[in-house]
Amino acid sequence: MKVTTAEWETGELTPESLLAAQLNLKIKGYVIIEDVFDEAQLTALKARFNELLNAYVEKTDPNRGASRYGMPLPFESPFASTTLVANPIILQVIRSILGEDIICSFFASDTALSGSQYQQAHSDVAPLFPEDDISLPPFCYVVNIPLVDFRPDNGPTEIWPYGTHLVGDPRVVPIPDFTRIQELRESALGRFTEEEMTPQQVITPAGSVVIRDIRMWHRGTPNRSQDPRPMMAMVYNRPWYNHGVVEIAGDQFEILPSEVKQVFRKAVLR
Ligand SMILES: O=C(O)CCC(=O)C(=O)O
Repeated sequence: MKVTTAEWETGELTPESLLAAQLNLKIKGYVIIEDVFDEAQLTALKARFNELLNAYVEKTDPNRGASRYGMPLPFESPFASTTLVANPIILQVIRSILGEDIICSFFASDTALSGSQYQQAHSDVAPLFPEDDISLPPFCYVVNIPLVDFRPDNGPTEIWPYGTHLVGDPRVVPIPDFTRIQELRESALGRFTEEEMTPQQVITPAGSVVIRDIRMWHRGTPNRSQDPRPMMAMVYNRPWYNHGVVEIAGDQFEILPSEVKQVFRKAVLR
């Protein structure tokens, strides 16, 4: 969806746009907001990201499948800008569903390097109440920020929208295990997701933001280009749920604007 200049200026979607975002999230499981970051901000993000990625790849084995890295990001410039971590429009959308009090509990990235292969379809979390086959209201959203254009050839994320986020039966929710990708792709559930359901590629330009229900099934796809396909990943949730821990330097936390402090108040200060 596109945000109007007036909405960016006021930092608030109109009731009609907000409803459109909510319908996308609740029914499809995701929404894409276009043109959130401009070229100058993207250039700064990409430059620092590439430095960190090169150093990380040098000393770390792929951890999300072959040629694929989940890399934590430091909570510092240029990543920790207010427009990025507490963007008024993104938070308005998320808060309108999860409630005013939300926490960011994950600050990291996913990169498919040249030569990466398919992951298995997976939800990022197991059902909250595995004793029951119960479909719960949303409690947690992932915010993905593509740092390059996502194209069919460079390993765009693939998603299974329209309902996989609402499946509560733990026997049929695929949980990731990136050490057994092929085995899980060949399991009954793996074959079902790939042969009987149609995934959708997330084709979207750098500078857009993908908000997705953390439960929606998705996977990384092969990067057949020569260049890395990096994406930032943040998680916002209701305050009683924690997806992880964000670490922030104590002196850095002190100078954050109050609206950022509020969302990161459960961060571990070091
Ligand atoms: O990088 C992607 O497109 C998706 C990666 C992913 O889902 C994961 O590693 O859990």
